[in-house]
Amino acid sequence: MCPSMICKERDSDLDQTDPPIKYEPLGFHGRIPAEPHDLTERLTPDEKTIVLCHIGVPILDEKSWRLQIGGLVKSPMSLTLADLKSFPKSDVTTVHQCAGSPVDPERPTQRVCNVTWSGARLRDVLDRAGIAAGAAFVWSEGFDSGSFREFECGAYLKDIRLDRVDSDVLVAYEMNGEPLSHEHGYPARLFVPGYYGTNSVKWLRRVTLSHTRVASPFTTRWYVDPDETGARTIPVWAIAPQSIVVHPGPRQTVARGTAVKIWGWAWGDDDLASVKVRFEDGKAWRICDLEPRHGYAWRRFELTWTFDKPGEYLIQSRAESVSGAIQPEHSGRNAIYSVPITVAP
Ligand SMILES: Nc1nc2c(c(=O)[nH]1)N[C@H]1C(S)=C(S)[C@@H](COP(=O)(O)O)O[C@H]1N2
Ligand SMILES: [Mo]
Repeated sequence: MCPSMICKERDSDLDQTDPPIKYEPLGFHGRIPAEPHDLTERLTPDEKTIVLCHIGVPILDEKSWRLQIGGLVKSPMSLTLADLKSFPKSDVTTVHQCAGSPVDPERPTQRVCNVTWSGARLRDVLDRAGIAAGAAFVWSEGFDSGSFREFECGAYLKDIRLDRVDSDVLVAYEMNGEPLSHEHGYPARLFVPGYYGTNSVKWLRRVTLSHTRVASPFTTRWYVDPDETGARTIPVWAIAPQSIVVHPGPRQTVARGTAVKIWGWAWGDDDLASVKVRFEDGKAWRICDLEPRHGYAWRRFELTWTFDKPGEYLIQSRAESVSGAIQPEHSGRNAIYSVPITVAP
């Protein structure tokens, strides 16, 4: 049975006399180094990527690092980094977006980048262990454990549905062709394309298959949204449709009567039906050219426009998914982003 197996693994873990984990820094650590107008590259260079660590940045040693695979599997495994690297290596270029502050989930943020992750497919790893009957959820636990906002939360622990584990879900050990930095989850992390960053557990310690969801502060207290009725909650998994205008940038001046190429990035878990832009409150949305979809990488949209009248304008973009989900005007983590510009007389 799964609960006893999980306990057994935890007991055997406790038997090991692991040295205490060193954190640098200890405590919440984040970086949002880029504003939308800085995100000019298709592939975001490391110094412009987002970083978010609730508990701290554990400094792990690859020699002693092990990834435990357990729960509803036929043969539990303990993998070294070399074991992980012996699986076929897969590269996945995808948008990587933070859902925003867990304590202020309605506030829209543009904490986003687009990077290439490389590693083993989680599917291959699970197949090697053998998925046992009844497995429906994948729990993933980080090596980081402690407190967040003065709340003792134990290990960073998340879950996704097992049926989301397609060939693009990775246990990644590289970002943009380089070994992961400590901040990004060295030596290995989960990456779930199309899902908000919170689900992609860094400093991966254990993957457990279970027939149920996991109860952890990061799955019950934070990173849950009210459903339509408000009576229940739904996990913050799939990325809602979103778009950002990259050019022109905020407070730029453009010349009247001259064609301006307005462009930006759009993405979401669900495929996008369209991206539109508008320039003044209450005026029509205009459809943009949108690149074809490539997995979960962000897609460039653009529209060339000539402003005839001088004045102050607000450029806004709005993505809509094929299922009809649309970016909200105001509250919501994917609310429309606005760029104020001036058209010179
Ligand atoms: N173990 C662990 N994994 C984690 C986190 C964390 O605090 N601990 N933060 C999550 C959140 S909220 C985000 S947005 C992403 C950020 O990944 P990055 O720092 O590599 O950009 O990691 C996720 N995985
Ligand atoms: Mo996040």
